[in-house]
Amino acid sequence: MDARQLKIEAAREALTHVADGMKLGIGTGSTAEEFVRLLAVKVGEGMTVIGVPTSERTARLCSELGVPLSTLDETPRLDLTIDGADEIDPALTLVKGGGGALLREKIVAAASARMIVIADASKLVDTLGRFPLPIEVNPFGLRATEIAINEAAARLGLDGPLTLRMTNGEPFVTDGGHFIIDASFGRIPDTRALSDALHAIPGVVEHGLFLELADAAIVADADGVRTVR
Ligand code: ABF
Repeated sequence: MDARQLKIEAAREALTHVADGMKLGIGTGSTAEEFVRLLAVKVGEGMTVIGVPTSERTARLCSELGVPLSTLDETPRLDLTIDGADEIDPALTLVKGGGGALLREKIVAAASARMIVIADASKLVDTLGRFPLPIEVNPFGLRATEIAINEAAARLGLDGPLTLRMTNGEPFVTDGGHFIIDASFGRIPDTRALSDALHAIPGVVEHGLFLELADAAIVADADGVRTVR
């Protein structure tokens, strides 16, 4: 099975957790996109769900495919969020944000009774950090924030380059109007300590460590689809 088929298989299994009348948080990324495509078929067959998208990109896709949308203001409590991830550790702590949508993804996940992650099994890791950690920062005082991040990481024994995410030669700007710094720490043994340290930095808006948000991960590989809890 190619990579896309694995994503489709994971998304298809996630769909079995969706029931009529559910209020859904809908993630961003290529795996979440496969979920939206499958969900749209069910909606076309009469399934009544309402979706809250985690990015403008996801909102456009849902609209194109006919998935009814709401906002978190109109629907502040959701039944289930389905979203992708960049890394998943054995405790179901995640690294997310490769798609630049981590802030809204985390807000939506936190407003949901349950969160199920969908991914190809290559996202499963023993220790997070091989994937550079996305950190959403306010553009004001960027250099000072970078220095503060490096100092906080050093206090935790972490080291590695910080890279301002760029697109078309300009800093990437998130839906929320912020920049993203990708921090290549290599390994993050204590995710809670790093999360707390980053949240203490005023210029840091949010980061891509999702702690205690995912209830399960549905992962697919050549041997099939399995659920990790
Ligand atoms: C989004 O999906 C991001 O947070 C995460 O980086 C990305 C994973 O993308 P893909 O499913 O394309 O691997 O939730």
